Amino acid sequence: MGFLLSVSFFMRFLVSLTLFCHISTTSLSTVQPLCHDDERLALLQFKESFIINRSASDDPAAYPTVSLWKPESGDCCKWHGVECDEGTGHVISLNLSSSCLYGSINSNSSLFQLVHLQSLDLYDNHFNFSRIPTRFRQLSSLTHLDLSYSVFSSPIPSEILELSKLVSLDLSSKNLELQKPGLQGIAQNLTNLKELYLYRVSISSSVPNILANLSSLESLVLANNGLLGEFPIEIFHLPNLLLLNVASNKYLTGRMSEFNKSSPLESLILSDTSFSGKLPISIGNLKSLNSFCASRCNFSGPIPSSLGNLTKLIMLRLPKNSLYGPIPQSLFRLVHLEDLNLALNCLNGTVKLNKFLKLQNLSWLQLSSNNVSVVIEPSTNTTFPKFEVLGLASCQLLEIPSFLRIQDELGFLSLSNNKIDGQVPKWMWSLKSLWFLDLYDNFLTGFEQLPVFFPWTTNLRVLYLDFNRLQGSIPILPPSISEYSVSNNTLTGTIPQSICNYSSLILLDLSSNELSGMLPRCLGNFSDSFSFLNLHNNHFHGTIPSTLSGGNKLRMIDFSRNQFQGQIPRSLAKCTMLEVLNLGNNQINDTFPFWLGILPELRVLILRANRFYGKMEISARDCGFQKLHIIDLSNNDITGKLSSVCFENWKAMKIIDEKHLRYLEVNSNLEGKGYSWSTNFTYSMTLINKGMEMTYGHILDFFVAIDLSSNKFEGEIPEVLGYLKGLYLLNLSHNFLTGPIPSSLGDLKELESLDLSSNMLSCEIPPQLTQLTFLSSFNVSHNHLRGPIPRGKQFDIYENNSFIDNPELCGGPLSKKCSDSENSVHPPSNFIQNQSSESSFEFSWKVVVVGYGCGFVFGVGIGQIVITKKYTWFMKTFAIGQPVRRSINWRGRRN
Ligand SMILES: *[C@@H]1O[C@H](CO)[C@@H](O)[C@H](O)[C@H]1NC(C)=O
Ligand SMILES: *[C@@H]1O[C@H](CO)[C@@H](O)[C@H](O)[C@H]1NC(C)=O
Ligand SMILES: *[C@@H]1O[C@H](CO)[C@@H](O)[C@H](O)[C@H]1NC(C)=O
Ligand SMILES: *[C@@H]1O[C@H](CO)[C@@H](O)[C@H](O)[C@H]1NC(C)=O
Ligand SMILES: *[C@@H]1O[C@H](CO)[C@@H](O)[C@H](O)[C@H]1NC(C)=O
Ligand SMILES: *[C@@H]1O[C@H](CO)[C@@H](O)[C@H](O)[C@H]1NC(C)=O
Ligand SMILES: *[C@@H]1O[C@H](CO)[C@@H](O)[C@H](O)[C@H]1NC(C)=O
Ligand SMILES: *[C@@H]1O[C@H](CO)[C@@H](O)[C@H](O)[C@H]1NC(C)=O
Ligand SMILES: CC(=O)N[C@H]1CO[C@H](CO)[C@@H](O)[C@@H]1O
Repeated sequence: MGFLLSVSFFMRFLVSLTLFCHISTTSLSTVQPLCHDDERLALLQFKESFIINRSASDDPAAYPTVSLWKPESGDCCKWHGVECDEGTGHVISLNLSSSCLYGSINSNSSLFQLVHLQSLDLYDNHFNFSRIPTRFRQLSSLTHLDLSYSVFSSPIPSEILELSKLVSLDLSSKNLELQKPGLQGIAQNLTNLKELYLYRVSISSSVPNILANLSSLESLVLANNGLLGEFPIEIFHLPNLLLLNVASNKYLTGRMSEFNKSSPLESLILSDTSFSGKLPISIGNLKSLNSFCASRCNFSGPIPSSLGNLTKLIMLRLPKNSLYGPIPQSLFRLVHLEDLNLALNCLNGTVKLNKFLKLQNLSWLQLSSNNVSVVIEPSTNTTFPKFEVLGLASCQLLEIPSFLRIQDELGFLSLSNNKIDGQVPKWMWSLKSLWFLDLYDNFLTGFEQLPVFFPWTTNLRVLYLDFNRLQGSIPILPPSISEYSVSNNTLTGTIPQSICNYSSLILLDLSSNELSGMLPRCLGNFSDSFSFLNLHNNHFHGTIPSTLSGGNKLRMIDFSRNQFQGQIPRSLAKCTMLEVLNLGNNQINDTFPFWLGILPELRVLILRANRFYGKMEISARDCGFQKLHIIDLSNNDITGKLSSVCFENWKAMKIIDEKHLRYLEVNSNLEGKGYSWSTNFTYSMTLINKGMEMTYGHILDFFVAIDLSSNKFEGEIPEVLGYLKGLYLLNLSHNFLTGPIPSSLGDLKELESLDLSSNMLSCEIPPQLTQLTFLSSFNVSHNHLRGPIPRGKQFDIYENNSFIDNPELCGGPLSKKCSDSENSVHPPSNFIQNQSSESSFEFSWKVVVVGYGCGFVFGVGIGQIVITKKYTWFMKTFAIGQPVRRSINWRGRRN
């Protein structure tokens, strides 16, 4: 970010420098009148109304220009940032951009005495949420007005529309809202506009057709405004338009127009909108186009080969659309291309990597996740472009391209989901710029040489090796590693002590390997930001180390399917950010850990298939577990009554909130030299649902489940369970429960699976249960229930097996007929009225797989990189004054 901003500042500086030279030479040759006293006074007063505050400007090269203004130096026309008219001596231009001004501007400001101002630039200061004063109307000579990124607050006064001479207007800011008459007003009154920048200004309306009347318009930035409706196609045809950026308006629909040869368009940015339809062949007429970005839109159809005629093209980014067909050969004519991203489409055919290697300026290339086969041919050419980012996931690659060994600027490399076999070559570990390496899902068997890291190769931050066939011991990585994932391989041996040096670790996933031994005592204390630890499905044994210190950031711990013994270490109570604890399928011998109830974020607690014993009884007052929404204690030896379990206190289970779809996930943010990277790791787990073990790849925040099956609970099922309205899954089977099934369970409207089988329940099945319209799995077999089975709705789909071995139960689907007196039992009338004709029973929250178009991708991770160098010309094009965010798609973790 620093570099980008400073380069832009340097460019601004160059401009002002030439301006400055111009003034000083003219002042030598002609006698320039001293500036007017009243204006000098006004400027000094304006200066005095602020304090200089370095953090008021984001630009690292910001400079407090006004500090050089001195009352004693009389000619204010020579002050920095001030320009006067040569004839009249009036101040006509004030440029205080990035000047570290902090303070408010109101209507009394002396600024409004400078009524001859033609140009005012206050970009990148901090005006402390002042409203933009309506007195701006008095500066009626203004042709240039830039108030962007200066912390003004809403609303934008409509008086701005009286500045009818404006040629350039920049109000970009996240704090501002454009109210009526909105864009319409701008189009009607500011008819001389050449530049209109409203990046991040909240507009939340459609784009009026009349905007296409602004025939002088050269730059139009309406990005991130909450625009809706159909984008007027006429705007594409504005005769002078060079830059059109309407990105990040998710609800803005539109189609690409046809273009003719006279269009001077240089930059066309449509990313993150709902533009759809085909890319027109006539896009090949835009001879001046240097950047075309339409990432994450709804475009379909083939990539027009006419794009190959756009010889000025530097950037072509079309990821995550539904483009199909081959990659046109004509693209290989684009010798200036620096950035080509076609990832996540449905492109197919075969393409030779060597063709891309001839594009000498290409530094970002992403073809991941299409149906394209990339073939590598031996190359005789020894000069290759210098790649910084290369994404070739899901490209049918059979080998790691060997030209990569000389790519010393390569930072991001994704080769996941290919068919690469053999060993990871030795040279891989000496790519000195590499910070992201993804080899997920290949056929790799090991390492040509176990990684050896030299001091100059310590940049690796992210390494994904999951779903390969790696054997041998865990590779030792440099201490710079932050995300390390090698799940689903056949690694053996113990976790080496050297892992304790990973002081930047955020995520460690060693699950589904053949690892064994005891855990090193440092585990969990690697770093301040360590959040995700997964050792699931290995052969670890011994007790879980009790060395976790307070203040750690652990959010997910999965030790399930190992052979851990002993007690749960009490130090876990110090993991105050813990959301998921999975210790299932071990040999832990302990009482129920009520002391975990104090963990304020704990949402998932899985202790299945261990040796937990004793009673699970506690008073509601001491209970805790307020955010818990999944608990699995099945297959233990827990005794006592359910009625004394503090169900009432499990608040999160009482809420049905499907509006806020949030996955249980851990966010990882990395900052490095020249990049920043952020991604989310979702947590996955298995639960027994409907008698089958199901893997939940993504867990939605609102999924609520209780599994207490196969223990020794006794007594009655408490009525209070009916309060836990969020329940999807309730399993109390294989216990010693007695008494009736509470009719309150009929209130669990979300319930999808209810298993009460193999207990000693008696009485009739409450007819209220027929109200559970989502209940697709119901099991009360092997009990002492009696009387008729209720009829209607869901109950018509349950089969024999749901009811067997209840000798006194009668009616369909059982073959035992009810006697007449038994038949007379009818459901209570209050819910008969509620019966809807349709019953929708498979609710689709289940295993949510993120899939894109072609069905080729299992789950796609989207991470974001913030570019911090190059492309200075992007500043005004994309996100004025903001670092340029470009997201990277790679074939993510399957979970
Ligand atoms: C103000 O000065 C900066 C450089 O310091 C320059 O980039 C910018 O274009 C100037 N603003 C105007 C409106 O001329
Ligand atoms: C400096 O500006 C920042 C906002 O950028 C503000 O939070 C801080 O209070 C200011 N400091 C002073 C001394 O006014
Ligand atoms: C448009 O400009 C005219 C003339 O300058 C002015 O009278 C009118 O108030 C402006 N419209 C709005 C909505 O401000
Ligand atoms: C590219 O331009 C040439 C000459 O201007 C033209 O003949 C050709 O049809 C164009 N190609 C495409 C694919 O539009
Ligand atoms: C590529 O996809 C198109 C349709 O999407 C299909 O008609 C064509 O046969 C495919 N070509 C290859 C080589 O698979
Ligand atoms: C390699 O390719 C580039 C670009 O096509 C070309 O300029 C250069 O001459 C080639 N070098 C060799 C040794 O073939
Ligand atoms: C569990 O631990 C208790 C006390 O530490 C011991 O008495 C008991 O035998 C253990 N049970 C099992 C199954 O290991
Ligand atoms: C990660 O999740 C957070 C909140 O759930 C979201 O705001 C953010 O955009 C996600 N990041 C990425 C890279 O998907
Ligand atoms: C141990 C384990 O989970 N192995 C799995 C690794 O991935 C392959 C392919 O997806 C599965 O078949 C294995 O069962």
